[in-house]
Amino acid sequence: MAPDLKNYDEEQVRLMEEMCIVIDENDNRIGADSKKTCHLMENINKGLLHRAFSVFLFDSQNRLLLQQRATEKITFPDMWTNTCCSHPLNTASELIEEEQLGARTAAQRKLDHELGIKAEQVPLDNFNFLTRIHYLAPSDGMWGEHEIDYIFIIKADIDMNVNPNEVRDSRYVTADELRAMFEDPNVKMTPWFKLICETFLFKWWASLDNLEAQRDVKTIHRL
Ligand code: DMA
Ligand code: MN
Repeated sequence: MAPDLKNYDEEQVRLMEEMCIVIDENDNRIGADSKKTCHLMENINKGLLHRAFSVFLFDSQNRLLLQQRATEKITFPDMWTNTCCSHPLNTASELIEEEQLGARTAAQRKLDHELGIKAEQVPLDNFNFLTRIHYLAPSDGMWGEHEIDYIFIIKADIDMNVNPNEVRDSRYVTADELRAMFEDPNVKMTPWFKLICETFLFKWWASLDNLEAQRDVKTIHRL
C-alpha cells in the first residue's frame, strides 16, 4: 500500500526521493532504494536495511552539540538527538568505503545542510570514525529506521546557521547536563541516541583526547 505523503512538509517529502545505500547485515552494498522505501516499516519488517551515519560534535570545552529535530521531519519529529544524522547517498563520492570516506563526505554535507556549519570548519580528516551500530527502531506505525550507522566524533568550534526545516532547536551540553535531560520525562530523545548513550557515549566522552584507543573498525555492534 503506497503511503499518502500529502499531509507532510513539502521539502521533507522531496527529500524522501534521495537514494539510500541498501546493504546486507555485514554492511555489504546490495543495491539502492529511495529514502521513502527504506523508512517504511512494511519494508523494514521484511529485512530492508540501509547505511547511515551519526555525528557527535564536541567543542573545545568538550561540550556535545545536540539538536532538536524539526516538527516538519517525517520520522522522529521534535525529538532531541546527537549533532547530526543522515545517510550517505548512492552516489560515487558517498559510496567510497575506504577509510569510511563516503560516510564522512555525507556527514560534512549534512552538517552544512542541517546546521549551516561550513566544510572548512569540519574538514574530512577531522572526523574520527569510532564504530558501526546496527539497530531497528519504529517511529510511528508507518515509518521507522533500520540501519547500520557509522559513528563519528569531531572536535570543532563552529559557527551555525540553523536550517529551520530540519532543526527546531540546538544546545551544547556537558555529560552531567545530558544525564539530567535523560531523567526529565518531558524531554523526548531519539532511539538511536538513547542506544548510543547507554552503550558507548560516556566512555568515549571521557577519552576525547585519545579516541584512537576507542576505535573498533571491524565490529558491527547489534544494539
Ligand atoms: C537518519 O537521520 C540517520 C540516523 C542515524 C538516524 P535523519 O532522519 O535525520 O536523516 P535525514 O536528515 O536525511 O532526514
Ligand atoms: Mn535511515
